[in-house]
Amino acid sequence: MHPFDIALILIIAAGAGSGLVFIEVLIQWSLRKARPSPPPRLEAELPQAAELAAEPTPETAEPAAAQPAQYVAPPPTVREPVRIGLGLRKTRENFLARIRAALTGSAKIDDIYEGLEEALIAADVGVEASMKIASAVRAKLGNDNRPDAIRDALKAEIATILMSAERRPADSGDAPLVIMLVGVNGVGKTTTVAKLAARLKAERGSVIVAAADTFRAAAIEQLEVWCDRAGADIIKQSPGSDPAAVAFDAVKAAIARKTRTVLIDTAGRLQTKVNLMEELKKIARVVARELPGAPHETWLVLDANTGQNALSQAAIFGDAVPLTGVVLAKLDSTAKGGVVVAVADRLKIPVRFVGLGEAIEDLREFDAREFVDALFASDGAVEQSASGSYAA
Ligand SMILES: Nc1nc2c(ncn2[C@@H]2O[C@H](COP(=O)(O)OP(=O)(O)O)[C@@H](O)[C@H]2O)c(=O)[nH]1
Ligand SMILES: [Mg+2]
Repeated sequence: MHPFDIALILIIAAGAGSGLVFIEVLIQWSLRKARPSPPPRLEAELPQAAELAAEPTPETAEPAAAQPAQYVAPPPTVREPVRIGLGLRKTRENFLARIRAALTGSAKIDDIYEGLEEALIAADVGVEASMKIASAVRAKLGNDNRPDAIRDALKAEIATILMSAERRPADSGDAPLVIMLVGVNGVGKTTTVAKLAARLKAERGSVIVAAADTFRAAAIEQLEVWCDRAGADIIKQSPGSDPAAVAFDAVKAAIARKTRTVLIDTAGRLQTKVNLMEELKKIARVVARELPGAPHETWLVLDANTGQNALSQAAIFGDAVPLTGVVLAKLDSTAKGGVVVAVADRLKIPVRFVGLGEAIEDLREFDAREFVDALFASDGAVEQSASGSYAA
């Protein structure tokens, strides 16, 4: 046979071979799409995971819902983060209008303070904290009814309450800093995890995100898209797998890779409250077993629109896991931003960050003074300032 013919036959054979391989891959792929692969067998990979399996798994791992349409995150933005003053616009407009009415409407000191209390309550500062603030201002000023003096004293009193809850962030030394986010469904946990991942990546270096809301496939997908954008690694398992095992894997990986920060995203279905709390306790317990002291921070994510209900959520979650901070999401979409004050006053835990929009940049570190300045800033000052400062 001519060498040319042999070469031709070889080429045809190779082509047919790779065609078959391609078809095989296609079949495998479509099979996998139709039937998600079972969760990886943790016992084989992780010695301690056998202990995990021995623990009663909360009944929260209901069968994952049918695969919903793929999650599409909002397009990446290049703009500056929203300034807190703009985020606080709704709260401020409502609050300042009432304060103004209280201060100018009546010369009678009793009426002024009643009006102030009402303004605070309407901004969701809470009845208890509002009365406390109003009487502190009154004790300070006596019968002095000058609007400016009252306004300044009010500002100072609110700042004092906010600052009294401040505490230093946890220090994990050379070990990864493990932060767990908890909260009711839909408050903004996953979005906050993504925002924090981007921010902490820039500030502290490498980040691993644990997709420990294993309840819905869409939740894991959503987090993957965000992590991709934030440049963070993600540790995940199949929907329905044990959230504590995911968190455990993430911390283990972080120790091995010398990752600086681990963020644990969790589920928040309140209809299974008891189970949810058991699940969170288990995550914390299992993580501590791998890295003593972890989770170093457990932040409750609250939807700022929730108002006073935030306090009962804090009580429920605080019973299960010691809360070390609050992230107040959706401050941009509420007139109830005063709940920040109620949280600090009643819970004595610091507000760490506030969410001011849906994009990855829309997270600000909370600063009591800047918050109060922004709350009391005149609308003109807010709209005109282009300095990017907190107060504008
Ligand atoms: N306006 C606004 N929307 C937010 C903010 N944080 C989260 N969201 C939206 O709230 C919804 C629920 O967020 P998600 O992170 O999935 O909540 P989770 O169930 O607690 O994980 C999504 O539509 C988010 O885009 C925020 O700071 N501002
Ligand atoms: Mg979520």
